[in-house]
Amino acid sequence: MAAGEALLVIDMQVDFMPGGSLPVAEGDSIVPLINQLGQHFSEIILTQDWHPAGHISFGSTHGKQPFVETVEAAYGTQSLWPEHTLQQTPGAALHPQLQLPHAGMILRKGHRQDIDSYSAFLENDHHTSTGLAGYLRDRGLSRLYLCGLAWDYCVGYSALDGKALGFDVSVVADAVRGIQPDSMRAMTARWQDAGVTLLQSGAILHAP
Ligand code: VGL
Ligand code: ZN
Repeated sequence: MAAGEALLVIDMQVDFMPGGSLPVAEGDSIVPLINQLGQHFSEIILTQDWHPAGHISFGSTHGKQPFVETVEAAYGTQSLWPEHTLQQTPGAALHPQLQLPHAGMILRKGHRQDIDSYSAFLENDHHTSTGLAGYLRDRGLSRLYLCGLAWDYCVGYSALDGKALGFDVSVVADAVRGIQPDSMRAMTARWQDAGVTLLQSGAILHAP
């Protein structure tokens, strides 16, 4: 791809794959396509959801039911999930078939006890920076292509925040899978309102 362009590969981790603790349907099916996309980029950033035991986003931390109940955090309402992507566990590892050896950065997020981070740019208070925007600006990367998991959460908020922070953001739709159809539709509408572009991988793989 052209100078200034980067591929962001969001949360392609074992716990988000079928059989994992917070599985995304067909999450593993996009691995070969993401590997192919990677061949077209010299700048690649991977993210890893990376939670400590007792993280605020786990239902078990509050004795509450994941997917159903929520908690009020200092920064607003936090959805609750099964325990997932625990730091330094096999479930937090990147999918073993992911082949992106030239990726220059792996960004970990959600690594602090009392705050979650769906977005690769801002933690869930929508204020605390992960540092990714600064990294991209320092490297002159302004046009971002997003793929990975999950459409309605970590890809979703990363796209919105990236756009709000001034990056040109496209989501490679066929290289993304989501958790829940309703929240996927809602996120797609927010992308459209925000000016996030949706495209298919063919536009990159078969570019002239
Ligand atoms: C994610 C829910 C909780 C994601 C991470 O990667 O989309 N979703 N933690
Ligand atoms: Zn998480």
